[in-house]
Amino acid sequence: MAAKTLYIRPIARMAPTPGAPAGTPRALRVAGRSDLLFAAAELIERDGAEVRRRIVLAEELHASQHPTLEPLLRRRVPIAGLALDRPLVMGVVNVTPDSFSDGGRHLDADAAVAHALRLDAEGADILDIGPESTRPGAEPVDLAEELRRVVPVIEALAPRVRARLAIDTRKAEVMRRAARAGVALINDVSALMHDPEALRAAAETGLPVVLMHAQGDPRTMQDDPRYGDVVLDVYDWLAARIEACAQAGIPRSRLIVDPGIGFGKTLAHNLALLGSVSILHGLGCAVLLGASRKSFIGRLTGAEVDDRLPGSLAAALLGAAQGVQILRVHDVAATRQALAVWEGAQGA
Ligand code: 9MG
Repeated sequence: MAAKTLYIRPIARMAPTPGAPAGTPRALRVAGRSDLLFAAAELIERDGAEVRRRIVLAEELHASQHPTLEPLLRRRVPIAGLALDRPLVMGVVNVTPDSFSDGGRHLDADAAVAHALRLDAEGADILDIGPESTRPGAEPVDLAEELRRVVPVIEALAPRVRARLAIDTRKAEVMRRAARAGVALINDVSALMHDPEALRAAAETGLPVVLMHAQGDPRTMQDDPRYGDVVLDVYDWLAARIEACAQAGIPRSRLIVDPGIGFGKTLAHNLALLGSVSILHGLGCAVLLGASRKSFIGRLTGAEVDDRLPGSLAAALLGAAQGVQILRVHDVAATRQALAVWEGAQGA
C-alpha cells in the first residue's frame, strides 16, 4: 500500500516588509530568501488515490513543525558559484543542424558560438549548450556526432564568456568530455536515467546537475501522457531521482529540479505545473523552469514558435513570482528586461 505523503505548496506571495512591527504574522521565507515571503500554503495529503487539500496560514505551519518545512525554508547554497537569491537566466544555445540551418559543420559551430556570445552579452547567467534536439518526435543523435558538435563549441566559449556553461546531454561520455572542456553544470532531460553510466559520470565530475522530469522518450512522449495528479506525480518522481543521486554520491545541494514543461504532458498538465511550481521548493533543491517558446503557448494562443515571446515572458514571470531560481529561455535580453521591472517593483 502506498504511504501517506504530505506536500506544502506556498501560496499568497507577500511583498517584503522591511521593519515590519513586532507581532506581524510570520511568513514562509522560502529557500531562505528574504524577498520570497508567502502568507499561506496549500497543505496536500495524498493517501493512495485520495488527495486532501486545505489552506493553512504560515503561522500554523511554523507551529506544526511539518517535516517538509525545513527543506522548503532552507537557504540554498550557490550553484556553480552563482547565488540563488534572485532568478538566474539560462540562455538556450542549440548546436543542432536544424537550429542553424546552413548545412556546413563549421558554420554550425561558428553560428552557435556567435549566438552564445550574443546571449552572454545580453546578460545570461548560464548558457545551456545542447547538441541533441529533445523536441517531441526528435530522433536520437549518436555519441560521436554529439561530441563532434559540442566539444569545439565549449572549448571556444569557455575562455570568452562571463556566463557559466551548461551541457545539455543525456550521455555519460558527453558529460565527462564537456566537464573537461570547461562546463560548470550538467542539464539532463532524462534526470540521469537514459544512460546507465550517467549517474556515475555526473557524480565523478563533481558538477551540479539539473534533474528534469519527463514521461517517456522524446520520440513518443506526447502519445497520450497520463498522470494520477500531475503535480504530485512529478514531485514524487523528482524526490525518487534525488534519492537515487544521493545513493550515487550527488548531494541535494548540487541538484536542481525541473518539472519538464512539454516533456510527456498535455496542455492541462503543463498549465497545472506552471501554476503550482512553488510546491517543488519542498524538495530542498533549486528549481529550474523551461517554458520558453514551448508548444503549450501555441496551443493556448495559436502563436507560431517564433511569435511566442509574450507567452514566454508571462511564464518566466509566473516562475519568478513562485521563487524559481533558474529560468531557461531563448530570449535573454527580453527576459532580463521583464525581470528588471518585476524585481524593481518588489523593492519599491
Ligand atoms: C533541453 N531542454 C529543453 N527544454 C528543457 C527544459 O524545460 N528544462 C531543461 N532542464 N532542459 C530543457
